[in-house]
Amino acid sequence: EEVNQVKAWFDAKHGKASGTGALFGKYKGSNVIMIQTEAFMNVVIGQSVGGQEITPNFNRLMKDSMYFSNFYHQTGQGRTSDADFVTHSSLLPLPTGSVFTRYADREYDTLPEILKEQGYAANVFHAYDSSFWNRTTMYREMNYDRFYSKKDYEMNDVLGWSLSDKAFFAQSLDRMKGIKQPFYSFLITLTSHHPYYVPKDARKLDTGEFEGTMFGDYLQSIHYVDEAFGQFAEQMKEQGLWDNTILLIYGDHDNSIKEISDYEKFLGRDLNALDMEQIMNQVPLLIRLPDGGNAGVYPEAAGMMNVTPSILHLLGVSEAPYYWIGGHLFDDKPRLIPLRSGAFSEENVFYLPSETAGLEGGTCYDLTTRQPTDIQACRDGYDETRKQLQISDQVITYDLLKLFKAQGKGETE
Ligand code: GP9
Repeated sequence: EEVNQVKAWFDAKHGKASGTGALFGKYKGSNVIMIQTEAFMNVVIGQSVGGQEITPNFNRLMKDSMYFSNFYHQTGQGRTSDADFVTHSSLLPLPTGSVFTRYADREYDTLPEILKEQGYAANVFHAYDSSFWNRTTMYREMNYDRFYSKKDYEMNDVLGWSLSDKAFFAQSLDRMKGIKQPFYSFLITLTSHHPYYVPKDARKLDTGEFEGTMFGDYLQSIHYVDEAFGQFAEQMKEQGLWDNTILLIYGDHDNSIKEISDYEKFLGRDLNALDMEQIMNQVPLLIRLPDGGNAGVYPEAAGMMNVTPSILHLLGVSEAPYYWIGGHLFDDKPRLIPLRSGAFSEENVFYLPSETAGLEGGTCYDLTTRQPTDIQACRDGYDETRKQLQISDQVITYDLLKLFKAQGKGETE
């Protein structure tokens, strides 16, 4: 009975899937490069410290890109690995642990697998130990051609945990010269990992009152990564990739710095619980189309579960056959974005759960007044969020996609 309910939810979604719209298939055959950036939070975008922009290169890129200003990372305990999982499978993370380490052997409809079927090369780049987060196994299951890990890089500029992002980007782009186009390349950065160490000679920001604090080091480290983005864009141009590649940049999760006072000082205003929840759960998402088209700020709620459907939409691959929780980002339909905690964002409201179970235990915020509102305004979103989290958990735990696909084959035979 439960399995039938899960199947019915997907069938209803498939029935509504649209393979149309101005952007559907508009960039068919383009390369795709996607950069998952360590601890890159939305709160720093467009901000300055001591009159100096923190992310000048990202801000410049935004001018000919689509920037999703209310994009949620949707991760759970699996942190970076959950970000990778949700982004590539359009499912949600588990209540405990990481899908990468616990359920790598399950069937999922992932971006690299689907692109491979479309004739793409698919490669993943991360200059760290290949076994971390069980990546070797998971990436094999996701059907990547190759995982370029620490052993494939020359450690000519070490910063923080491993190779610096600048060297990582340069060496990764160099590897891409030998890969047949069209390709999908997924790059995972590392320099801006906690504890945000940047040596004296690479510190280019005057962080003023944040000097010598973890928050100040975080800003410094993001400024470094931003410089690396600028360099990456230039190298893409030199390599002839700028006009035939969809470039995506997003942050993987928060920075684990949870003191409200840091953010109040940084933004220069008092913050409430809703502000803090959004700060800790929002990361930037930038999509640069090959011709710089559709540039602008897109404020509708969006999440990692929308990324794979969006990329495939641009490439002309319909959502219909796939078992995804999310849909593409190129329509005006209001979206529900569930977070693993049970919080969610919808068109007009944001729900913040509490330790006390049930809808009434939490707080429903009106996104216009940014103050608590009638809890009933969150009822439908609350029920749907629970449903989507449960469906995703069941798909992962009981390997339901394998079953649905076997049933599908049986029906067509
Ligand atoms: C290491 C990196 C770190 O390979 O991805 O992951 P995190 O600690 O941020 O989850």
